[in-house]
Amino acid sequence: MVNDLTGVFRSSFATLRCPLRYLIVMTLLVVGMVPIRCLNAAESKRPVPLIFDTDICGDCDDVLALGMIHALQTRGACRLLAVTVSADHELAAPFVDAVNTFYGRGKVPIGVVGAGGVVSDSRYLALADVRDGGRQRFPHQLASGKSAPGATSVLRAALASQPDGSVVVVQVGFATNLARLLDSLPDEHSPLSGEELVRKKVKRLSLMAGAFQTIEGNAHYLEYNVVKDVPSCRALASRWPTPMEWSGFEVGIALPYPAVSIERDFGYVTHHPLAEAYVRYIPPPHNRPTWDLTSVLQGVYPDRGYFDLSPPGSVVVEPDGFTRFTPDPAGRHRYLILRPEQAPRVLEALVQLASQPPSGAVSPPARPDDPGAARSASP
Ligand SMILES: [Ca+2]
Repeated sequence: MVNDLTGVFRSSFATLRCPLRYLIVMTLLVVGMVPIRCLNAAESKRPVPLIFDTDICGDCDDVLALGMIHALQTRGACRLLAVTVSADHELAAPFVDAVNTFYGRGKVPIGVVGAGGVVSDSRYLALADVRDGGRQRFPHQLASGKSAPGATSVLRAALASQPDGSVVVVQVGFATNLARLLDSLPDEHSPLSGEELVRKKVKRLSLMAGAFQTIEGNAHYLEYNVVKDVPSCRALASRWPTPMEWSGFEVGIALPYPAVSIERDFGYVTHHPLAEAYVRYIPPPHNRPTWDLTSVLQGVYPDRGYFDLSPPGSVVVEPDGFTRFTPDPAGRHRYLILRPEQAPRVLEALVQLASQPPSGAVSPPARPDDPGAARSASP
């Protein structure tokens, strides 16, 4: 019977005049495509659930990168689930809390690496403790990293709370926290092991690590984020189960953040944690490379053509920390490629995002004749 009806339909359809047949075919195609297009549009509008793992402590690009994430969230492009810190410094978590609070998101969970993490000095984390007239210059609740939860627990809770295959992780420091996550055992957040949890929940890992071009004549360049914790980065490269997009040292150094932006674009408030951290790290005029910022941009906007991607392959972290890429059609790794004609557009995006004001009200700059200005000028 079915075959009979199909045959009738076929013969009737074949007798229709060509223009009408064309119209029917096109209508069926369009009707069939609409739901797919709607679905894609809905997916692209959904904010990307994002975890930011940072060694915020040494260089100031981590600070600008965190500011970018807040601007992207304000624009509806992402949602910051948690920040985990891979540098062991007591003021790192309070400083992150201060930046998050500045952007109106002081409730974002913050986890710390704790014992065994890379220890380094900081030129700007002390901003978390600065007081003007007895009040915190950058208000925040977390007084010390010692009272913050461990990164592994924060990462597991954040991942477990999200839909499968949805989370983008951006790692812009040492691999300590993510390697520990892979090794983690079932807990109150999830019955899955760390590796299973990552495989189930994470969509991509966008990371700033390694070097995939000759750097100033050195074809065996050892990049800082990798060499400070080689075992963790080796574990990450070999075991992380999702696609990984590596922004190598060469990308950020080709995109120097313009000092004029620090001098002029952050003056919408008397004290700005991003600008003050930048100035404390190295006073302008100084165009700092945008290493960590590139991984945020790629993490949230992978399909906007800001960067090209290498063919798929595998990054092997060698014992000295060198990142060796080998093409492999089945590989999970790609590295970012910046063509010269892409650079102006990428840099413009980084500057506009890093300097975008919070969505809520901020206190305006003090006038020169304002008595408060003298107080605020104190270090
Ligand atoms: Ca960093």
